[in-house]
Amino acid sequence: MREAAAALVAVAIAAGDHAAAQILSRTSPPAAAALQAADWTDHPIRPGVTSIKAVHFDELRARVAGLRAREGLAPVRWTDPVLTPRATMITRAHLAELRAALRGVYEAREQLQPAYTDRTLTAGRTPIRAAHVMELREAVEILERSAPSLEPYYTMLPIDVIDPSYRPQGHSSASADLDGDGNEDIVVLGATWPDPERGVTAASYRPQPGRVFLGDGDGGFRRAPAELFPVDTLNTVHPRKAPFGDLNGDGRPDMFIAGHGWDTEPFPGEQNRLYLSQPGGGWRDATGELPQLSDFSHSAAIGDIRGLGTPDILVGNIWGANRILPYVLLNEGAETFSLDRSNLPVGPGETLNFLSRGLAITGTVLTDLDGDGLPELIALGEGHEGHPGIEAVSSVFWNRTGASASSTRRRCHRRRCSPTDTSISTPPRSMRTETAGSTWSSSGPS
Ligand SMILES: [Ca+2]
Ligand SMILES: [Ca+2]
Ligand SMILES: [Ca+2]
Ligand SMILES: [Ca+2]
Repeated sequence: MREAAAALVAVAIAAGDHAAAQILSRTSPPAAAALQAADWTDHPIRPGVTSIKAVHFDELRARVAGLRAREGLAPVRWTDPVLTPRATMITRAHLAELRAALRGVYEAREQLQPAYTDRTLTAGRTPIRAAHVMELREAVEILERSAPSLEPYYTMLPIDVIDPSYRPQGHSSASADLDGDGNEDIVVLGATWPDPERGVTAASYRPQPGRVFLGDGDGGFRRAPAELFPVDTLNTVHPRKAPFGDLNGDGRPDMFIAGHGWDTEPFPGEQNRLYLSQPGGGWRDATGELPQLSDFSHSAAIGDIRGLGTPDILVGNIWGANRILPYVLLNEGAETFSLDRSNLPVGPGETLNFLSRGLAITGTVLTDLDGDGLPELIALGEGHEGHPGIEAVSSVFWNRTGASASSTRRRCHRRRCSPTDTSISTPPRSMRTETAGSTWSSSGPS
């Protein structure tokens, strides 16, 4: 061992900032699993006071090895795998390989790499400092404290191919418990887009098929029987959002599909789709009961905008050849819906009016942010590379339906609002009750 150590490039010791380079003693390294952040021998190591011991490096090696194993990284072949007290000289190689081994873990975790004193360790020139060991300890502790590998929580199971015949050009998916057995089910929607290399062009594209799979709650899925869901009609060009909600009040989820269609000029749009639960079980294709529009629907949300107990559908359109502004499908009951814009910020210059605002609102969310039972509207802006005029600005519109609506109505009449109060709208004409009508008040940038 002495001979081997002598062949190593020994480093000089800097007076006042060093520990003895010669290893003075050795104890058995603790098991990595049993170690906690503070379980270091001689902590902290004080420059000029604490001597470097074999155990300091054994501990680092053990804990680094444990971190690497949890990330599935290869074991490190340490220089001098057995560090012999009073024999093995600490060299730059011992330090450098610990840094390199840790670098691999940081890379695997996609975490910011630690900064080290003497980033480059030069043989024969860089003295070993107490700081070098302390920094390695800190780098280990950061990894041990941060989000652990997912391995302890997840187990890799063999993957079953549910339906090998299902090969749309692309797809998106949504999930809900369709059949009410308590297990999540999956709706897969087919998608297509320009892909000339594969021969998919404006002249050749076709709507892509969708599928419905029922979950068994144990990770397994089977195709929904034909009598349950009419998948033969579940064909889509470019679906963007498929929210679920009980639109017909039977306690079972219904599905709206917002699609924007062929995704290049002239952006011809796509008919949105609707599937309603029906008495006796199963769903029917109710698309024919929607407005027949080829709109560029990039988002959709379901929420009881008016607080009437009947959820409405917000359709978030952007641009498209037919220039169809966003709208709400008011739930009129009895599985009928009416197109309405009087309760949306779509007036000239308002946020959802893509014709007059340089905003691309590609996401819309309805959720109750202030706990009054009425959903707010979150309009999510998206910037676009190559379109510097399009601002990525998002806004929250507070739902002022009901008591507070009367006060805002006085100041804000039929989409014509003062610049400081972008509340809008009178109640939709279809609404007759006192609490009817929805008014949105913007708190986002205008
Ligand atoms: Ca289910
Ligand atoms: Ca339903
Ligand atoms: Ca559409
Ligand atoms: Ca609310």
